[in-house]
Amino acid sequence: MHLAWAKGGTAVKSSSTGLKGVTREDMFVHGHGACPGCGYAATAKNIAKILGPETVIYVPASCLVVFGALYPISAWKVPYIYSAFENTGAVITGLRAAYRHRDIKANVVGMAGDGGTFDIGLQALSGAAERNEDVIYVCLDNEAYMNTGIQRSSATPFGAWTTTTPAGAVIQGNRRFKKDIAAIVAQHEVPYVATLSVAHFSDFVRKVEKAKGMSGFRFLHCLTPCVPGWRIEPSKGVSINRLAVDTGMWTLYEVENGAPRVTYKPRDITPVTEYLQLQGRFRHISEEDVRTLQSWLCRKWKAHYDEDVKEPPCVLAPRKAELGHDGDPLHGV
Ligand SMILES: Cc1ncc(C[n+]2csc(CCOP(=O)(O)OP(=O)(O)O)c2C)c(N)n1
Ligand code: SF4
Ligand SMILES: [Mg+2]
Repeated sequence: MHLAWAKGGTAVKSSSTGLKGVTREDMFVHGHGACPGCGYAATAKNIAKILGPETVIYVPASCLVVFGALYPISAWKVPYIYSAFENTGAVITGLRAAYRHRDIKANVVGMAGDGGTFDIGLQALSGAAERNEDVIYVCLDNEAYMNTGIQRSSATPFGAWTTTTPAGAVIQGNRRFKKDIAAIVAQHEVPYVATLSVAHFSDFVRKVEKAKGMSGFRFLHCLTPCVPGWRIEPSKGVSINRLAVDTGMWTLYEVENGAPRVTYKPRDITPVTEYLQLQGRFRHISEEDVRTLQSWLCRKWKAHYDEDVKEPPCVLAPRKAELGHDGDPLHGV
């Protein structure tokens, strides 16, 4: 299947009043151990809230497994299970079979990190998608293997520092561009694939509700800023999510039964430096690398929105030193 993007005119502008229709009852509650400002926790909490009590959650090895439930404590109010890192697609397949056998109606959900989805879990994910299992697969993408100490994954953006892509004298940060996992899953011709951002909450709610109301394999790909991994201020996660969309680093779209549709288009592209300068993981980035990343984004913008970009100058903006994070997860708290 070729993703033939609808012309930019079909883009739907989200309003920001999505909270009103959402229940106040949480399924992921206080007592978890996420870092203050964790985008992962906010995203998992809101998805679980929208899915409601008739839900079972599987989480593989990831930050969420560490901060969400450490025996004998759990922040989940719904049934929760975890198993090995690479198994999300397989375990949720088995859970669905067990629920079907017992004639229990429930949302069967896997919530895996980018490492557990883009890399080590790709085979199980592909199998479940290809079989069109009746499950919701959520990828919580913080763009590296965070809970084991910030190693690069194939979701890590170009130029970013991680402990396995350090900023050295010769090579500075990650040299590869982010893998387009949502497009790869869409190629399995599954009923629903969508990209989400908590900064665009109406769009977020609508997509989770749509996934909940469908059957078959549904894939929700969520950008989730990470305080120590991205070296950001804990209060800046939502602003960074918004800038990711405004710069084209993240595109909000859905693919429903093979038809791709942009769900929110910023009016104009914002120079990527606006995004980079809020994050210590890009502190070292050279002007040449900024230009390379900006050119990639301009091509991506054209592909998704069918709109040419007059390349913004993108010279390095002055650093906002007060926003540079020193890597201490309690910095600023
Ligand atoms: C087979 C296997 N290899 C390695 C690990 C160690 N491990 C546990 S979690 C993790 C990183 C997970 O990264 P990601 O999926 O992106 O989730 P995040 O930590 O960022 O939440 C690794 C490498 C493991 N548990 N099992
Ligand atoms: S390391 Fe990152 S993803 Fe993990 S709990 Fe902290 S902020 Fe969240
Ligand atoms: Mg990760």
